[in-house]
Amino acid sequence: MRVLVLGGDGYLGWPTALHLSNKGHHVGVVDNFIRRQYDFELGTQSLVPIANLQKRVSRWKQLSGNEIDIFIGDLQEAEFVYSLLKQFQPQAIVHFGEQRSAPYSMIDRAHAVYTQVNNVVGTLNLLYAIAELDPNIHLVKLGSMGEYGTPNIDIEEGFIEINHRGRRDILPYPKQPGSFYHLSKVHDSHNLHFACKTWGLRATDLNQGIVYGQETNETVIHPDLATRYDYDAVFGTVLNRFLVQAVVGHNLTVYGQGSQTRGMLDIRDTVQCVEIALNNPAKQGEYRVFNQFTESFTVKELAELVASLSVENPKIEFLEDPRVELDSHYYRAAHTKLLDLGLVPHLLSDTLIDSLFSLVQRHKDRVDHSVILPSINWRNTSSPVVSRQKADF
Ligand code: NAD
Ligand code: USQ
Repeated sequence: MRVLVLGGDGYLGWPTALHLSNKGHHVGVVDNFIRRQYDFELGTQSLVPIANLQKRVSRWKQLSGNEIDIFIGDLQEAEFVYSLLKQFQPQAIVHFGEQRSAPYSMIDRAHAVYTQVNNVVGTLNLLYAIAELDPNIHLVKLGSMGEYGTPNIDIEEGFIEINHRGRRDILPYPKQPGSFYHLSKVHDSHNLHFACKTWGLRATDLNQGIVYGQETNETVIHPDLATRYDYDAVFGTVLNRFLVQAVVGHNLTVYGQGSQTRGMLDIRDTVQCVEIALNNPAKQGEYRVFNQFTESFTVKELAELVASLSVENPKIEFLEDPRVELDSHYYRAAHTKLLDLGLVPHLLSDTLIDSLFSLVQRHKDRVDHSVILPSINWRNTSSPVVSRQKADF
């Protein structure tokens, strides 16, 4: 298959591009390198050193014999998106190319506006380009479990059957996201659904949970193939952060009482799920949603697990929650569709947590303690991080 991976220089896009290339697909990677720019803005960097995209691709060609095409450009530019599709003529597009940090979107007005414009406009440009140039293209779009929020009922996969005053319908599941970033994913979902209905496009919305880990079968082949690993308070995700905190002897930063429950998955399952979605495409005109996570944990459970397995014996510190989110809540979310299509999960209980610790150990000299504590508060409309280096959007 000819597959474009948008956001293919990022944490998940790069390993996915490698995985699909390894499976014999002709892959094109698209990115505008804005993720590397956020590092400069925030004064942080990936725990694991990462090669530039050109070096990654040439190393992959040298080791595998497979070519990956590079397209550098911004999805917000419609002309770029149209010429990309005309030139590469993809049969499928995997769309990772968005601003993906909830705290980043909550820094201030400029960052919220940037996040929503970048994500919604990029996806809208893509939908128009697909509709006009080749409606057969299967779009696999990364959404988020956080689109649903934490309702007091079971979460379904995208749609819920409702009986109301004697009538029945199957409707999009209600969304109660918890940040302007998560809201951008909700807006995308609505746009995708509408485009499939209106123009007969076909799309799979992967409502992914929180990813942990950094190594896949392909990224471990050579250091130049490594993907990024974020541990800072803005882009680092919870388990990856706790692992780093434990290794450097920092207290584990649980927000609130840590009873927030979230769906999680191993990075090796991200690449597997995308492959499964591509191999089993949505039908023409179909908009479908898969909940892409394998297990759920409370934040406190994750901290206790890391603390219990760490030789450094870190303390768990309960910080005042910088976010506005329910701490204690019901959480049960369906996630059977990918399993039905053959997903074989890597469960955290079966993972050699040692391998995650040893990964962090190897790079612990690169840890900057000053970026660990949260600096962005949902209640403030202008968080202090911007005074460090004001972004010019
Ligand atoms: P990332 O920031 O590491 O990668 C995103 C990539 O997209 C970056 O390389 C960035 O430069 C690129 N990009 C952003 N805007 C672009 C634009 N306008 N034009 C071209 N390129 C652009 O993020 P990630 O962790 O790899 O996440 C990828 C996707 O998966 C995101 O859509 C995110 O919302 C979703 N997701 C991530 C997680 C997670 O835990 N990391 C969980 C659920 C969903
Ligand atoms: N948390 C802590 N301590 C920390 C960091 C986080 O207690 O040091 C808590 C947060 O308050 C939150 C939970 O852990 O309740 C998850 O936070 P996170 O930063 O790991 O994840 P989140 O902000 O939800 O975002 C991440 C990705 C995003 C993706 C989302 C999937 O950055 O791209 O969409 O996970 S989901 O959570 O299912 O929406």
